[in-house]
Amino acid sequence: MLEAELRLRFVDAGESHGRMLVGIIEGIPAGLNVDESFINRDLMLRQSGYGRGGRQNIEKDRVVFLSGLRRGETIGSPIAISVENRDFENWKSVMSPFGEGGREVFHPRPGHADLGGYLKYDRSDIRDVLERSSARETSVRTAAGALARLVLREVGVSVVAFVTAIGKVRMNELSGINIHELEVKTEGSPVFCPDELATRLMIAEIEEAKRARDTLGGAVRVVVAGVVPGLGSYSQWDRRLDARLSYYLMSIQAVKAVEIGDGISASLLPGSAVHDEIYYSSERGYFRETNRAGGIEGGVSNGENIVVNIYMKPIPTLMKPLKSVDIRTKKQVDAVKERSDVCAVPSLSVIAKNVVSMCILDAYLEKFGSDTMSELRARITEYREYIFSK
Ligand code: EPS
Repeated sequence: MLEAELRLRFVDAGESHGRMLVGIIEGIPAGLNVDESFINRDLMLRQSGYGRGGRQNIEKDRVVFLSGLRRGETIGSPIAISVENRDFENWKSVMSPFGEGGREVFHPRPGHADLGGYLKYDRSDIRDVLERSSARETSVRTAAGALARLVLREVGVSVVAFVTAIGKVRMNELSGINIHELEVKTEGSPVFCPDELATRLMIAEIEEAKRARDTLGGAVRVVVAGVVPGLGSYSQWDRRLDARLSYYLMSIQAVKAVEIGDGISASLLPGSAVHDEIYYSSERGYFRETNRAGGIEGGVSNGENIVVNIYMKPIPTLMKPLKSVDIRTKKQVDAVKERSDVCAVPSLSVIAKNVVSMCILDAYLEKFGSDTMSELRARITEYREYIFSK
């Protein structure tokens, strides 16, 4: 947990082939009408990106609310949710808490938590590690984040995410497109990329990797529109909004880099070509013509769209395995081949959208309080009036 006081807390539990995943979300204001279909839609999208493996034919993820709601409304209590693992039926004796075990793994995969977890927790079977380090966990995190996104939607904040690269295929930047059009184009693409030509090339790239029994990484962009200026703070290192976003996003399995705005290309340019000049008009208040900063300056939101680029490494489970060592004999072997996905970058876009929503909602609750939706709405309206009059 960060040192800064967080207003939204989330923890989860569950193994990939265990009975279910469960999550507890604390800090969602009372008085939110919860639309289950909004959450289930994200769960369906997370499962459906092109490049996923056989497991997704078994699962049909749906959120179940266990506590914290009455009459479909939040009541200020912690919210407990679950997502069932249908595959548990096939793994009962292996994965039940008091089952027999079996289906052991002894050949750790390079790039996975396998070896580190085996050493750290003094296990004799790597299955004890991979079941929890699996990205299956992102299912319940996506559900929790959808709840955060529902609160944000109520206060006029939209969050969208799309795939910008898979392997070596990168999309062309789209200009003059609003956030709604972006969402429609993204969801119309099997790889969740709003660029049609890039979509075709990305699918071909995934097919080629599959033929080569290899895997692919890529990149995703998350855009948050409608945020107030003044979220986060420069006053202490762990209160900076960009630092907090990075923390949330780097916690997603296989994410290896986070870039705010044009962070990488900005490092190559002089300051005069990077910083967003400041303008003022009586209709718009303070505004910028460019947004290279990605909506955050000095660790504080500046009211422009928050833009974050996230980079994912290729999945470590390869059908053409890399070299490894048998943990019993210490002999050179091939790493374990488990059923897996070829590319999970489209899924990452759905997960990242909701993980960013949790972080942004936390910053809203920190600034405006978290007891009730009506207080939250009223305080944001009052703050917007203040900002405009400043
Ligand atoms: C994963 C391996 C695959 C993925 C899984 C993550 O599952 P399995 O081991 O059952 O073949 O499909 O992702 C999910 C199940 C999911 O819902 O995201 C891994 O090793 O991390």
